[in-house]
Amino acid sequence: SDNLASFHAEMDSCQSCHTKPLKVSDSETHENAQCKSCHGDYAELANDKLHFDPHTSHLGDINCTSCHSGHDKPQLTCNNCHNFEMEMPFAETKAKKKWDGAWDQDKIQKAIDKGPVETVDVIVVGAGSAGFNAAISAKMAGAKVVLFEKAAYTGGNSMLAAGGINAVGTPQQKKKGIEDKVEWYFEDAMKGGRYKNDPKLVQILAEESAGAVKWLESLGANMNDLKRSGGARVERTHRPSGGASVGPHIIDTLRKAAVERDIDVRVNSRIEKIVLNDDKSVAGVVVHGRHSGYNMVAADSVVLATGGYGMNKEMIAYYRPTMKDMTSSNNVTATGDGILLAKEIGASMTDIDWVQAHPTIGKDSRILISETVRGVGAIMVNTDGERFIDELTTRDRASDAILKQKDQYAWLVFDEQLVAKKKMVRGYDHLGMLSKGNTIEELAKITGMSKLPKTASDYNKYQAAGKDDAFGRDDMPLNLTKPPFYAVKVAPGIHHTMGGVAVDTDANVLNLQSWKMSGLFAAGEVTGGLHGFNRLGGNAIADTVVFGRIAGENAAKHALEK
Ligand code: FAD
Ligand code: MEZ
Repeated sequence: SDNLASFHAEMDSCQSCHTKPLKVSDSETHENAQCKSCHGDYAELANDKLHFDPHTSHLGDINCTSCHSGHDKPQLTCNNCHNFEMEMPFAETKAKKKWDGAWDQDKIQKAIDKGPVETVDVIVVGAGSAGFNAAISAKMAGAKVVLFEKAAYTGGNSMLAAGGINAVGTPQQKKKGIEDKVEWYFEDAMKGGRYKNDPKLVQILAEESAGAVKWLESLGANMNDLKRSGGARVERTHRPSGGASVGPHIIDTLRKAAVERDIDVRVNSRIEKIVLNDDKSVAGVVVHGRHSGYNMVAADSVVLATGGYGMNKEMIAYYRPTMKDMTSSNNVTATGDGILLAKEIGASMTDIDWVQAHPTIGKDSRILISETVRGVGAIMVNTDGERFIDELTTRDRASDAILKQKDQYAWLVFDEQLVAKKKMVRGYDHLGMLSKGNTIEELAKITGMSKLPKTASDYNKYQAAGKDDAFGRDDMPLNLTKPPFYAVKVAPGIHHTMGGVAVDTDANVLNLQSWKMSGLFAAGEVTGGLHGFNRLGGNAIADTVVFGRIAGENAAKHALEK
């Protein structure tokens, strides 16, 4: 036997993995249940001999077949971003032709000609935070919903979110005595976006943000930790207690909420066409299933929640040529499909060429070093060890400043106090990204930053006095006094695509005349307009929850009233 499937078939039969008659469901639900029934669940499979347990990661409870593909060469999904060396059974198996290659227009047309094989009220495209929030809201409004996800696992970029979700007027802020106002949230987002944002969308985001956190909590999330993000005047970025990353936690919460509400989530199912009726209202979609081929599914409402295009090299090269060679913090799923699908049927685009560089992606990697690290207290220095900007400025300014330094990279420097506060930093250590010294002088020697000791000593004085004489940083929660001391190399990389499908405040997609496209809704990073020229940290997850819910509710209403 030369692959996992034939090995199992030899032991038993094809039916040991597949249902009888042989019919592979798109989500491989049956097949994965079969894996676990023989091998045990992920916790049981954890192997202490391994450097890390691949079964407990921020990917959550993904399908076994995401890595151990039966008929195909096995591959670690994690290695889309990391470089783990791990032996996989049947590593010598040949890779088959990728199922998710170019969209086949003939097959799409045949599926449309054949007519729908299934009818629902609302189709949601993309199972990140916006998609899950839309699907759950539509289902709660009484609609029959199906949520299609092209990847073998749900979560998209949302699953990678690190820092948190912004909200104003929450009990968490009140408990900490933080004064905040909807007007301040609005003004910070507009200022951060260089006043290019659509103010109507920003107003809704600000007004509904506390409701978004409350809604996530009602679904089981913990949002009890608070910190400040760049460009925000107060602490309004909410995250799980203990400083764990926000994305995996939210996505896990939403996955469970979808299961509890019996929502039909299908992975390995890529939408390749939005089909319109003669009157241009939505008729449904064509889905390309990994195993079931091309089929049309009918619905009166479609919600696009396909995320951004931060991993689509061609689109970056076309819309933002100056960033084409940059690394990206994004999941491989961020390929801009929704923009192509919507454009093809006449949707209008807003700010489509505005792409955000995040200043602190681990140098020569795709791993984001969260803004939280600066928010909680780290300083940022150049290769000589000198500070060069207020660490809490907006991302566009911080990225530009780094690119003006020698060698176009910087270091974040912090001490044990920060590590004790932020669980995620242990993850960077685990990935071998941190340099460590028992004294600041030792760290300076290891990293070659000769001026670091003086910089640290000056910063400690500013911190004690509560006034940053060098760069006017107005929030300095920690000094640099508790060994060991740490440094991580960072450089700017593609992080967020601000532009996308044009929408109104009800999440209706707009056409080139700015009219609503009947039955077509969109939410999350696939849309444009909300963040203007530069998104503030914590506002994207807020966007996905606030506008995901609006899109889901309005999609259900549209379909049920038709
Ligand atoms: P996604 O979460 O990307 O989901 C889109 C889904 O659609 C994907 O699963 C994709 O596979 C699927 N899809 C795409 N095309 C198709 C198709 N044709 N058919 C079917 N499915 C399709 N923002 C914050 O506010 N706070 C943070 O702390 C934060 N940290 C971040 C950290 C990282 C490393 C990254 C990359 C981003 C971070 N962001 C953060 C930004 C934020 O995570 C994203 O903007 C947001 O999660 C996008 O959510 P979404 O639901 O719109 O898209
Ligand atoms: O909003 C974001 O993208 C964010 C907070 C990222 C991060 O650095 O953690």
